[in-house]
Amino acid sequence: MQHWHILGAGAIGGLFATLLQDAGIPCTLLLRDDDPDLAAGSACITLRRDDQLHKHRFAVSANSEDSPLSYLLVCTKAYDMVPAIAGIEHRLAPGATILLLANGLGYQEQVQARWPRLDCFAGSTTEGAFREARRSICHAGHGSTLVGQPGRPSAPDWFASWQGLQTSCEWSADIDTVLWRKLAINCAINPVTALHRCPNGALAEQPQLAALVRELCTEISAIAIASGQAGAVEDLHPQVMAVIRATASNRSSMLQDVLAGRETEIDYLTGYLLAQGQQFGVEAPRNALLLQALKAQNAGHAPA
Ligand code: KPL
Repeated sequence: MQHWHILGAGAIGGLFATLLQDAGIPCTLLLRDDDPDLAAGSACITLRRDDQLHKHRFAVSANSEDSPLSYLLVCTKAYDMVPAIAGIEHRLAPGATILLLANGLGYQEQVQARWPRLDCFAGSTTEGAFREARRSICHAGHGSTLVGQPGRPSAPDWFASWQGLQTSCEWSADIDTVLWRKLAINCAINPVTALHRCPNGALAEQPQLAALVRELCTEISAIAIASGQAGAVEDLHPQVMAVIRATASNRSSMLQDVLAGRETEIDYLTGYLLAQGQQFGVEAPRNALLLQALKAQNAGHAPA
C-alpha cells in the first residue's frame, strides 16, 4: 500500500486527507517546522458534512525532516506550488509520484521543468470545501475529481486505491482538456466576483455583469481554440452559466482570497490565458482589463 504525504492541508488538502484515511490509505500531513501540531505529535482535522462532525487524527511530519517521500499530494494555492515543493525537495525519493491539485494552469509545467525526474500527475476537482477554522473544514458540496498525466491514456497502478475513495474520483485520459475547461470556467467567474465582491449568483442576476461574463467567454474561447483546446471550450458560455446557477450563493475562491487579504491565483488563471493569447496572436481586451483592475484593487495587500 502506498503511503501518501500531503503538502498544503487546507480545505481541499484536508478533505483529501480524510478521504484517503477513510479508504484505509496511510496518510501523513507535512507541516511547517513551527506548526504547533508537530510538538503534539499528531493533528486532528474536523470535517463538517451535512451538519455532522467527523474527527480524523493524522500522523504529522516536519518539512525539514529527511525521511523520503514516495507519494506526495500537493494542494497549495497555484502560486505556492513551486516554493512549497522546493521546501521538501530534499525528501523526494527518485522518481517519486506527485499529484498536483489546485486551480489554474502553468504551475504544472513549472514543477515538471524544475524536477524532471518526478512522476508528475495533475488533478482537477469540483469538491466544495472551505476552512471554518484552523483544522476545521466544511465539506459543503460533493463534487468529482479527475486525475491524469498528459499523454498517458490509462491509470498507473497506484490510482486503483484512489478509485476506492468515498467520492467520485476518475482517471482522465485527456487531463489537458479537463484542466483547460476548469481554467476557462474559473477565468469567466472568479475575477469578476473578486473585483465586484459579489457571490457567484450576481453574475446571472445583474445584467451588466452577465454581459461581461458573455464577453469574457468569447475571448477565452478564441484563445483556447488558438491554443489547440477547442474541445475544452465547447458550449463554454452555457456551461459557465450553469456553474454560476449551481453555485449562486457561493463566494468564489478568488473572492475568498481577496476578502482574507491573501494573494490571488489570477496569474495562473487570467494571466496564463493572456500569455497563451499573446503566444498565438489573439487579443483579449476584456480579460486584460479585468486582470489590471484586480491587480490595482489588490495592490497593497501583502501576500499571506
Ligand atoms: O471553482 C470555483 C472557484 O471558486 O474557484 C467555482 C465555484 C467553480 C467558480 O467560482
